[in-house]
Amino acid sequence: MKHSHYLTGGLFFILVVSFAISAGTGEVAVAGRTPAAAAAPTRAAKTAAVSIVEPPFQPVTTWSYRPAVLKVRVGATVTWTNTGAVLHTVTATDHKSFDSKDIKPKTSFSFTFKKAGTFPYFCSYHPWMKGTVIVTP
Ligand SMILES: [Cu+2]
Repeated sequence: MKHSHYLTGGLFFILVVSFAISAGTGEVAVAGRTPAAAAAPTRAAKTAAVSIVEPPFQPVTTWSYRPAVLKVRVGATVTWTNTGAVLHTVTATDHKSFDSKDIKPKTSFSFTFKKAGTFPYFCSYHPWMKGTVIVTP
């Protein structure tokens, strides 16, 4: 009896761990993509798209750029489209590389990356909204 209880406990532990792993994977998928996954389809492309999203019935803290991390080649043009209902911006963290200013709902901003590097950016209205464009030679 004691032995079978031990087995049950072990099985429960495995279930909890596997649930935690699958929940973690799901969270990454909802948040956008992992940097590695985002790189694959866009690496050779000359254009790439990022959606600015406001998930319905969620706190504003869930508003984000999808994918949050994008990898492109030098010369690629990235277009951000505001799919939400309020103004957003795409503002380089260095305040120099690029700044969309206001992107109205249902409109877009494009920028062509002519230099290699890592370009973090944020939304000037909602600073928790953060993204990164990784530009490779
Ligand atoms: Cu915003």
